Amino acid sequence: MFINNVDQCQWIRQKFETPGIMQFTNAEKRTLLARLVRSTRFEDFLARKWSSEKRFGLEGCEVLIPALKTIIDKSSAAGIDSVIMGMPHRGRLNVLANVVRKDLDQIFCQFDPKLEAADEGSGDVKYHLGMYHERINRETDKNITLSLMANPSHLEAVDPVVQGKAKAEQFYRGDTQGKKVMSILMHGDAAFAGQGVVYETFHLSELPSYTTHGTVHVVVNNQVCYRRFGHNEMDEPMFTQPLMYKQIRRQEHVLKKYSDKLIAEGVVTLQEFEEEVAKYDKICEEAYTSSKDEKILHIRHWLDSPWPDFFTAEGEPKSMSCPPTGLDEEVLQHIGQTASSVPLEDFKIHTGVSRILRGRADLVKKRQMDWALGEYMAFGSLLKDGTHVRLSGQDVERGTFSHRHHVLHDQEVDKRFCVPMNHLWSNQAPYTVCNSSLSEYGVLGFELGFAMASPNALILWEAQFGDFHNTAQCIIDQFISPGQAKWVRNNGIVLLLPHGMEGMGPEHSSARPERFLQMSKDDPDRFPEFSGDFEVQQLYDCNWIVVNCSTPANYCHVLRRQILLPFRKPLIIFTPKSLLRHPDARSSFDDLATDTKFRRLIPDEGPASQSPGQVKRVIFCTGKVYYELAKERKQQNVESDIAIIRLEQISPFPFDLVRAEVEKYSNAELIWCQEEHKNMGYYDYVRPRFLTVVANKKPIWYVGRDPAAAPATGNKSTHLNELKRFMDTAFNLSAFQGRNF
Ligand SMILES: Cc1ncc(C[n+]2csc(CCOP(=O)(O)OP(=O)(O)O)c2C)c(N)n1
Repeated sequence: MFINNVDQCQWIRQKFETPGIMQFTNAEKRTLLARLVRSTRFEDFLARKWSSEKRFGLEGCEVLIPALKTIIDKSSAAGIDSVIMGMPHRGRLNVLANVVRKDLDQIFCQFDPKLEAADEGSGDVKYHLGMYHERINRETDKNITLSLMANPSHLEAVDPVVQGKAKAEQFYRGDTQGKKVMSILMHGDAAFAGQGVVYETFHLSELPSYTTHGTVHVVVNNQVCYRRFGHNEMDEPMFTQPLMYKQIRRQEHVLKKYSDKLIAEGVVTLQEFEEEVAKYDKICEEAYTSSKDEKILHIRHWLDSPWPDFFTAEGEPKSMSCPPTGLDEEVLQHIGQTASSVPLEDFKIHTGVSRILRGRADLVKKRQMDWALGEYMAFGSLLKDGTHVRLSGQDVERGTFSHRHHVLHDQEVDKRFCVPMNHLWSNQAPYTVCNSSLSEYGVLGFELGFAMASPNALILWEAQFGDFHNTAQCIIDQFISPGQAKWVRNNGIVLLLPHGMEGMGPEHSSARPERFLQMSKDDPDRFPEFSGDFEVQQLYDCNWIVVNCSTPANYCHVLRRQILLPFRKPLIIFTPKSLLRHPDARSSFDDLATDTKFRRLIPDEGPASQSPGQVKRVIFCTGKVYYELAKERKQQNVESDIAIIRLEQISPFPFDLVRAEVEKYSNAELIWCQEEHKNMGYYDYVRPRFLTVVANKKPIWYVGRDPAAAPATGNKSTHLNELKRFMDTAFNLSAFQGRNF
């Protein structure tokens, strides 16, 4: 590695090249030996008790444990009191046992195939679970909190997550220099060299809103050390590396070598060494015996990020209801005015921005809001109530579509900025809006980690265009969708994914709703029955919430609901592009009045709803296509014949509200209309659910683009033709006559 910073080079010289720097005192040698005993005998114990179980042991790299413990001792002495760690499979159980100090019986009972799981969800294999533990550091006598983050098999994916959580802890504690909270990342040598997310994580290190002020990286390098067994204990390395493994088998264990050396030096006696070994073996045996008393497995005991004040002592939500998400007129006015002004004096903004702010002021005067103002209302009101809001992603400060402008730039003074959102109230929570590096995998992982630190924060990641989320697919598939099922951990991260077919070509059009919906776990074939609040209970049951809001007010409501809910679920929002400026896509302040709330479904409120028995067709849709449908219906003058209903929350599916609508328009045929291609979008998700609502008695016809391989055409005229064709079908009342379903 090339370092061009002289101070850093000097530091390395002093720490590593000073004569005698590698010499230990006798006390240090004894501590090192004792830690090596634990590290080695732990693996030996597991191998003896469960000889045919995978455990990804540390044999050959046992020094990892004393090395980590030394890093933690030194850090504790330097003032660190919280260490957040991420690591792969190799030696993980050993780290849990001997560094984090997870109770051994809790680890051992994980090997018992007969124990049933106490928690809902899938759970995870023992060498992926996380852990959180507050303890006294023996060397410094100071309190220290150690947490090892749960992670999937996907090597290095946890790196940015750890960094995000470390950054969040630093942020909430006001640890601006990283003197109290630090992270340690462990890597295998092959994964470290090969996985791009390592680079993406490093790349965040110097960005102000992402830096953790330094991270200790430990590479468990079995090219330098070695791996006594194969990849896992069931593998036979001689199949492929016979000569190397012959050599390895001849290697004496490091514990034997080091104990012989210390005995020869007179630092310890043979008897002392044997007593140390016997002492630890006894601890293991006793834990093994008590592990037999465990009747049930609690993943809850393996939480890496507990939120004790948010949940009850049993880890349950404190209620199963959500208050209205509306706001006082005064609050709306105040936020609206701040959003349309420059709070600093002598601050010259760009004329284009000035025009945008004037436009906002005009809207506020009319008690109206566009998308940017709706977002302002959500963020501003949460900040008022003490909730930190953090919006991260590429170009989010300005907004990819230049609609947001949360950071104003003085046109005459270099690097003079102003964030009006931080000038709302004197005692408000801080607002963080930060342009990320050009990364999705790393940055989404980081924000997910950030959202783990506290439930009282709205953490949002915005993709530049929604389809770019697929380069962060591992974070979505491995952490966001199944995180709670695997690790009983709530997370309220919000993904803002710009989506919509605007004739912009195959890229930049689709945020791939079908992928998120396919991973939603609500049952398509069963109408859920709840005794309490349907909306909240359904949200509690789901793995994530997928919405496509058609109005700024509903967007504001859903963001506020995210924080007012008594639990946390990831929220995926398909956000608009052309609707940001569409004159019809506006809301009145009345839509955010105090007693209002998020509308999971927006019924038809026009002539069709006045005489529902006369309505011949009900078109269900979601998102931007609503405006195209409404315009066409008006032009064709069929507003009494055709009802248009917007599904704003797609998943979990609002079965109760859809049923009410279907019953209301009992003589009408049902259509699902989407602008996406048939094998994409929402159709495959909504179809079986509609059929459940109508007990399979009626079809739900499809209107939209034909199936395709690419999400959109690159040709503008094809785009418009497709639109015209499906609009014609949507309003042709005989289109489905005589068809079987
Ligand atoms: C992203 C990803 N790709 C592939 C794998 C499959 N895999 C598991 S361990 C391993 C080898 C890792 O080698 P190294 O990083 O040197 O660690 P070691 O197991 O040798 O300690 C591979 C390829 C994985 N877990 N994650």
